[in-house]
Amino acid sequence: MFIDKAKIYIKAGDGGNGCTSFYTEKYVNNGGPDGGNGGIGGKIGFRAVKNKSTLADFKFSQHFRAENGENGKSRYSAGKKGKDLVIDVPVGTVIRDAESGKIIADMFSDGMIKFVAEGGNGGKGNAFFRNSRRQAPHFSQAGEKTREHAVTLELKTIADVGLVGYPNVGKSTILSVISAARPKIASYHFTTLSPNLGMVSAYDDSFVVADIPGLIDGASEGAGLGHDFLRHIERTRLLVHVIDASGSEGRDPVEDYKAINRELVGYDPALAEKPQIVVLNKTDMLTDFSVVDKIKEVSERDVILMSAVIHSGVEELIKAMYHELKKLPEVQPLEYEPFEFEKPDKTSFDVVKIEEGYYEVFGGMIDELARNVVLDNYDSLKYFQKQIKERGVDKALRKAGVQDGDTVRIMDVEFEYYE
Ligand SMILES: Nc1nc2c(ncn2[C@@H]2O[C@H](COP(=O)(O)OP(=O)(O)OP(=O)(O)O)[C@@H](O)[C@H]2O)c(=O)[nH]1
Ligand SMILES: [Mg+2]
Repeated sequence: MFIDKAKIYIKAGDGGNGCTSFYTEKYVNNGGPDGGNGGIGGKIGFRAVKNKSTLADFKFSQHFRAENGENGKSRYSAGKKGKDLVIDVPVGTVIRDAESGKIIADMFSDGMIKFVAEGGNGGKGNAFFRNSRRQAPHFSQAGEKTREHAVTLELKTIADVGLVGYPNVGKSTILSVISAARPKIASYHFTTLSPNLGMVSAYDDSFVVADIPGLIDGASEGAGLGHDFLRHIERTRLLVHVIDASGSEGRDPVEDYKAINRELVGYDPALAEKPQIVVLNKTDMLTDFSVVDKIKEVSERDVILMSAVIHSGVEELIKAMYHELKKLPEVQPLEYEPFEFEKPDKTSFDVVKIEEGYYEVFGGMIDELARNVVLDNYDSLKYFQKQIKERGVDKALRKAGVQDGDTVRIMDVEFEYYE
């Protein structure tokens, strides 16, 4: 199945929890704190691979999680780092943040790896919190939790040349005679249902040609089924516009030429601005050659006469593509402001007056503090109170109008406030 868009959910690994433990051994009493730190969570990222050509895999699996860091253990033993997770996507996949639509990465070249979310930090074990005044900390820090993010994947094929035209004009046949590609060819509309790529060799060089489904169903005059596939030629440097010169389906070749160009402008004016080589195919069935001049008149572009079935004009087309490409800049990755997921904000907090005499404090700093504190532990509580003072929560409460005896809620605990 050809699928070129997907939405998936990714989550880097949580950090492992720090460990609370005390050294014990036969005949040794009151050993010191020996709880180790938790391991850092695994990162999550993407790798561009050329042996994948669709996003079909993501229809069946949409949730990806890197491994969590291991919890710390006794005897100062640190938890293992969580394994990174690298998700393979076809070359040309554009990854966006689903919320903002901003581009996170353009997986432009084979083998490229881009990590997009960092794992959570491991929590410190109780051994870390030991100091001269606190010999036996009965607490450790929880690992940092990471958020899940939704991202969209969109495949924008990377090719040098794109073949465009009505269905059945011979685009796939042309690809089959200029390259080793063997696309399906048949005398009905929309034989090609997804892009085919072929490598063309010319002189000292080679380039990639993409064949996409026909753009407009002439039979039904319905909306272009192939319209959706134009994204696969957005990045090409050159278009080859294929026309059935013989008018074998009763259409006028000049009208065909104009209609396809209108379709290109409608999708993206930049696409219509790309250099074009016009190919008049099926000339083996041509009786009235006046069509050649008519096309030359309206297009003012290079026009090549061709018959893909009897292999005439093949060399000429390859040469024309080669020379045109020589003049054009290489395919470039998209330009974008790199988007990064927000790191958890660990310093800010807010004081909110809920009602008279009742205040609440919350924010990134409080969440971070919560990792450090077990509120029913005396040691831990003392640490918490000290932090609240040092980090200015006290001051902020005063400023917000808190009076002695008012209630302040921080996390799940309510305190009576006294200076
Ligand atoms: N007489 C003649 N027939 C041709 C020529 N090129 C292709 N055909 C025939 O035209 C029909 C359509 O060819 P395809 O290559 O499948 O056309 P397409 O443009 O890829 O069509 P879609 O994939 O449906 O958009 C087939 O029956 C081909 O054999 C040609 O130069 N002369
Ligand atoms: Mg085709």
